[in-house]
Amino acid sequence: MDQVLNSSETAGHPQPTVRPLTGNEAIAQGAYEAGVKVAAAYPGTPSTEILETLSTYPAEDLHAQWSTNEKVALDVAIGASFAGVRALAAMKHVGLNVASDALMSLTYIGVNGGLVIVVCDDPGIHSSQNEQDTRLFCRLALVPCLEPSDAQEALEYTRLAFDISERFDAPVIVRSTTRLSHTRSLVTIGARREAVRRGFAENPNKNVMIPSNARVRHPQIIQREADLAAYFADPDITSREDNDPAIGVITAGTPYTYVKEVLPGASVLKLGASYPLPMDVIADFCRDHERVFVVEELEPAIEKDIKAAGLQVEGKSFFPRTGELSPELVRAGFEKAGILEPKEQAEQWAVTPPARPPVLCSGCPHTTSYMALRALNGRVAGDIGCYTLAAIEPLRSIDTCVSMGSSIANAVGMAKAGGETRPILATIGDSTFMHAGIPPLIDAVYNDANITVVILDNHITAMTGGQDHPGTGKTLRGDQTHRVDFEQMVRACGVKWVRKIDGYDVAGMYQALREAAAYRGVAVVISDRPCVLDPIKIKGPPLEVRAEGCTACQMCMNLGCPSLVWTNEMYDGHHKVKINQAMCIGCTLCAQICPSDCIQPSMQ
Ligand SMILES: Cc1ncc(C[n+]2csc(CCOP(=O)(O)OP(=O)(O)O)c2C)c(N)n1
Repeated sequence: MDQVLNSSETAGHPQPTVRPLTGNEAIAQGAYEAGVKVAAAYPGTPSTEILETLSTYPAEDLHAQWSTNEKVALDVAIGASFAGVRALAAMKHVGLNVASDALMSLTYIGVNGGLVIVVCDDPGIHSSQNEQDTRLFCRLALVPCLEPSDAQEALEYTRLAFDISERFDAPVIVRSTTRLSHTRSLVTIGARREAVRRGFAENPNKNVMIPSNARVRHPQIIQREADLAAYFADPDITSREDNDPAIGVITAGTPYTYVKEVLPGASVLKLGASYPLPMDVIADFCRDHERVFVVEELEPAIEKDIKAAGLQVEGKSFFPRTGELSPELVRAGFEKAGILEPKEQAEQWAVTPPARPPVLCSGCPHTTSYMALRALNGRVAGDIGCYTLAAIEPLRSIDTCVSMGSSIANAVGMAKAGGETRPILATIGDSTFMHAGIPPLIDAVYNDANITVVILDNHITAMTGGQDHPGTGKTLRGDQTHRVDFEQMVRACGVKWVRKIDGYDVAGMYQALREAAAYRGVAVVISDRPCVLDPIKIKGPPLEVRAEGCTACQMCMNLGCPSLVWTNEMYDGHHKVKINQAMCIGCTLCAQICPSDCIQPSMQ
């Protein structure tokens, strides 16, 4: 254990190197130091930078790749583990839902080369569709869960997770959260240790999960749970800080740092592993303190396990079960519990930051499709990506959004339900189509659904910061590779009516959508235009409004483009419009829809 935590002092790196790293960068460094050979992920905030960082390490040391979705990423990691090397899969919390089918078999199979799954939760829902707690998944899958509380631990726990994985024949989940993943602090880094290449371990009883083998493995993984719980009693993992015997706090992850800030005098039992719990150590701690609180973010996972063991603790009656914790919320909880005196309200900052409503970028090619969809007045199943912003004014043109890839099958269901007089459509981004859009498109064709699918191909995974995918023709390391042709792919799924339109061709898009909606069967419109933030974007000269011609009709304002702003000059009781020259990228969408032709290239 000590050896594992001190590898920064191994040969080749006698002097520890200290660097400011985010939690995600530290996780990548920990995996690198552990000798990871294969790493795969599908992007998703707040986990994306783990693979981006791993791709900066030498290619001879490790293979790092974007996969088409999280299940594929995990299966790639499982394959590498079968082959006997250390492997990592990274994903955001909802990504684990996608990967869970593989996970639930993997937990029975175990590992050959160590296998670590990093899952980044998003308490507070900064950038997700829910705030599910991965620790509950660990309990479902009987998979151990390590919870680092800062970037240094993120590195050390990731490294340790590989050792635990091999020692206990189990995949290990390292759970991060947005706060940890995206916060930078000083981290002591170490040297890489090449892990032993084990080679493929031929063991069909374990590697092939058929019922007869699974029946044997299930009790074994229940025993593994007990063995892990005993191992986690190690004080390097479950550390006890004895102070005031009146108050004990059991905590894990980033909430540990809030507890230390708010109640420096309390005794603390810090769980480096939040599942399975070393119940003997916890029982001793409870016995030695008058009142024991559990402070944990989101679900009362630890609290429930401790109560189920017959021990007396308090927790969610004082601390919220939703949202992100903070020192203020932890303090408020202890005030409610009568542990702290209510503190006088600190003076509020006089300045409230201006509201920044989410909008699509100036020149975003998705705008055209959604304007055309709004004009069509269809029933539109939306999906997840930048284009989900079409749910709000002024584009307001999608009716639903469930999870990645749901749109097409949702549209099939709406069509099969009958009773809808409007055309039924689905919109889906290029990365999302690769992730989970192809099986539902085949389903739509197979079941002869009367729907139109609009694939919004902006040649990138824009929402998460511009990652490549099989439709971009480039790998995670930036190498050229085979590029999936969307039109061919869609035709291969059996779609007969396919049209590709430039995302900046307003009239063409209106026309294509009208014709597609009139077609009986599955029609696909591909909007093709790179994201404005794509490095190869085409940036035209900025446009300007010739004020003398503007009739303040507000037509251009329907785009929701942040470059368009109102002026104080009026026409017929309405504000005229001007264009912020610094933001305009010259996409010409506003010029194409301006009825008075007063939007022209800038003369400056
Ligand atoms: C299961 C799952 N994985 C990852 C994410 C994070 N995520 C949200 S949208 C998206 C893809 C967006 O790319 P694309 O569909 O091409 O649309 P764009 O943002 O480029 O318009 C990703 C990776 C998620 N929400 N759910």
